[in-house]
Amino acid sequence: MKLYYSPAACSLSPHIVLAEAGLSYELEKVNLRETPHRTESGVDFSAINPKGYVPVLELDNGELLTEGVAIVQYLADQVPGKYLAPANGTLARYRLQEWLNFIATEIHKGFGPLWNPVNSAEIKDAAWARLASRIDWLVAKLGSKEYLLGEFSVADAYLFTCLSWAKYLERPLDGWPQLSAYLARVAARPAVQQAMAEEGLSA
Ligand SMILES: N[C@@H](CCC(=O)N[C@@H](CS)C(=O)NCC(=O)O)C(=O)O
Repeated sequence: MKLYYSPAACSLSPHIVLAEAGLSYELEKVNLRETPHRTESGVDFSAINPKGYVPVLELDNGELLTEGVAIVQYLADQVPGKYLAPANGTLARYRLQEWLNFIATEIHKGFGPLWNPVNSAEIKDAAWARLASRIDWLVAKLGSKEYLLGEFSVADAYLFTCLSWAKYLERPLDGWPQLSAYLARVAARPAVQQAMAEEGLSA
């Protein structure tokens, strides 16, 4: 399998899951700063994903799978013995999907206005206030658990990836000590270290 990724982007989530799953994979970097986006081998990325964004997973049969929440569940289902996602059809699986959708729509996309250079400080502060209210909720829900579902799952790979962006945006998370401890716990996992190193990132 091949993952099209951009360093520290949301594609870090399936990258972590590939490493956690112990699957063999190749990586191809996409330059999102260049328009049109190109891959490191010089291919116009819109030919691979006309939606123009990472992540894209190329399967061994050549099929392309997009959308992070679909990719991480596909990967988890390749290695059921690793318990990266609860079994399909169980309520626990819907709980995972409840988390994945929350992370995608409330956290991942909640960061959008903070990245946009045309937005004023007021717009960015308002976006951060909204995100902070979502973070308050998730921290309460995490409670004293080590991971969102109790045991590590693909939802932790995704949440870790998105919340890592706070440091690049100089929005400290230290007002939520429980969250900082959770992020440190995820960061310490060998597969997370591996994926970050492969993207040239430091913790
Ligand atoms: N709906 C997509 C969104 C993916 C997405 O937002 N990717 C960003 C990086 S985190 C991207 O590649 N942006 C580049 C662009 O839109 O041109 C998913 O959840 O996989």
